[in-house]
Amino acid sequence: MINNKRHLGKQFCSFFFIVITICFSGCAAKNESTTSQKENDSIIVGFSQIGAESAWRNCNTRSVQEAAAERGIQLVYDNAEQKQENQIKALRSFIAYQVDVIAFVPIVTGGWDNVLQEARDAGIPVLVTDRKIEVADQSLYAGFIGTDSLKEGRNAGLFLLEKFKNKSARFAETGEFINIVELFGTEGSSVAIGRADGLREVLKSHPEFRIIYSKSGDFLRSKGYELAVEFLEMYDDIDVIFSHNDGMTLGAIEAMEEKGIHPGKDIVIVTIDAQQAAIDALRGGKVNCVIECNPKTGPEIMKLVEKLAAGEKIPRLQYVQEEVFYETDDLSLIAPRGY
Ligand code: GYE
Repeated sequence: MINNKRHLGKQFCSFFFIVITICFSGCAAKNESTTSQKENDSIIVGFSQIGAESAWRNCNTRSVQEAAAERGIQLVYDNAEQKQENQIKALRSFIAYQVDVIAFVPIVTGGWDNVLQEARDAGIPVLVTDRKIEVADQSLYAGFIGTDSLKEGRNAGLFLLEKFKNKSARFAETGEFINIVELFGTEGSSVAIGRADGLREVLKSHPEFRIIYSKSGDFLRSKGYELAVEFLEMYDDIDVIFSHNDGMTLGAIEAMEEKGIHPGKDIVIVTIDAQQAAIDALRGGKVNCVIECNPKTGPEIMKLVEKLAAGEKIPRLQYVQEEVFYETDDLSLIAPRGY
């Protein structure tokens, strides 16, 4: 049942869209009334995206926009430009706008309790996508759909155990460590925390592996390059780069090649996302393992939005299907990635 306040809000919203239709389309009155009637009945979802920091993110945005259009869902979209305060403002504007559902990618895990309480007071269900949040009251959001970052980190650790099994076996006699450099994602984001924890969980019983450097490149290619310049100056005995996303990896590869270091050979590289450029690097022997993180969640998100708009329950936790690509695979079988 839509309460009067939200009904008025939706009338405002329809008026807003009618105004836009009249201003920009100039189409015949009949079409406008049909359009406005259709818009009156369609679901309105407010979507707060964190920014455009990587190829993965841009693909995720396209997936959401295309899925909303295909299902006739009105998408009120906001790009927070990597600032949590912009996301909170956007969520508040969605509440004022009386959208039917709010969906958002929380740039970091904390700081959402108050604005989600405001959404609940307004009777607007919230879907968390891609990254997770930490709130005192779990009922402040309906559910999560996104990547299992802990599993991604574990897969990275399992690959390294296999890749270095011979050196590991000799550790007791040689005392030779396997030195890991970590390019950390955005500080405080659930995906960076999960990827880091997953790797450490798998390697914690293998003292021959040690992380000698870990800094945040904020999922940015430019910062991946800057950090690589720094750690290549600091260390000459790096065995592995574990990078939380392909963007930072590509920056690090650029820095390595400038110094005459052969990525994938002199230093083993494990990277996460599986954007096309990373798969190309895997095929070129510059990367040794690519862990997929699926950005094409738009269709699943919109299915959940429709359920929430209809007052239905949704799963609390829904992980997307993802796989791992190894240097030993038949890489000709990998389909074009689309991002
Ligand atoms: O790995 C990275 C993007 O939240 C899973 O954010 C996403 C991460 C992804 O910038 O490329």
